[in-house]
Amino acid sequence: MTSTAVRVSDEVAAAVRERRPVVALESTIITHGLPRPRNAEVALEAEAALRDAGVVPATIGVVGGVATVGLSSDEITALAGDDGVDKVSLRDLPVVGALGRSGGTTVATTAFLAHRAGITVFATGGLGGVHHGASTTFDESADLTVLARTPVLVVSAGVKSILDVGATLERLETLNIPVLGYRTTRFPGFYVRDSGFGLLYSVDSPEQAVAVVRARDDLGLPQAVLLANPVGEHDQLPPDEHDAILAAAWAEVERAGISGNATTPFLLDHVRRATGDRSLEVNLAVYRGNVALAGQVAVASAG
Ligand code: PSU
Ligand code: MN
Repeated sequence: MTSTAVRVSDEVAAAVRERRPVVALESTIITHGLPRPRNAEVALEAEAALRDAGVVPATIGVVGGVATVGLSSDEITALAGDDGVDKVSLRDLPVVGALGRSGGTTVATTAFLAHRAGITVFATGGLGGVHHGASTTFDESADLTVLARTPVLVVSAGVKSILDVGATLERLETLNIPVLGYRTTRFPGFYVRDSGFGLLYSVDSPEQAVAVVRARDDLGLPQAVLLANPVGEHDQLPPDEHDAILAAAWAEVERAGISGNATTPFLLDHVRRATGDRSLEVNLAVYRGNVALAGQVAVASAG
């Protein structure tokens, strides 16, 4: 399926057609979430890990105005090394397309494009959500409203803990997005295993997650299913340190007057500096775990 607006690589198109396992991967984590040169390494490593598991990776991004499902390694490397690329949420997509620009796609845009290409499973680090102070700033990620009408399964370590996690869970409820803990009834806090909030449901296997997806599809419901996968016990940031760093990070956003789509990259970078790069290692462990689980879900749902 190729139009002038969206290009699906031959490999991904064939895998979708033949109902082989495919996992979509976002690219804002590459362009705006991780520092160079780790960003390119992480992106290529995620693809390699999926291939080793018998899954076709579909990294999604925008190259010269063309929304691309299944970027080549060269395209991934080029996006990762380019300072001038945009962060492309869904409202940006038609503009970036028309102006011939390039960019990393957020969870919102990646989910939209994955679904359009027939891909049902998607891995990210942490979703966007409701920011602290949103009751006055209205800063809530478009990830939430797009997932409310995009029937994919997203594997994520909860939402980034830089967010107002409680408010984000409330919004997920309002938007009818089911949240399944993977082998836990605690909502993960991205850098830590437990955000402090509980979950109603957990699943114990990729097959159980797929059963929920099938039930959703049988009902004709349009929402994504969120599979919340906590980082490994030994990989998390020490929870006390985590809480102190977050409080400082929010104060810094206010002091520096950061707003809009710059907020998430600013907060992630603040946490990275405050932890002497350890948060980066946690971020990578989170991402690796989510990619691996998404691969298992894709395998369980294929055929
Ligand atoms: N998780 C990460 N790093 C990131 C993001 C998530 O570990 O860079 C990105 C995702 O692409 C997500 C976006 O969709 O941040 C949310 O940005 P905003 O809050 O502006 O919607
Ligand atoms: Mn925002």
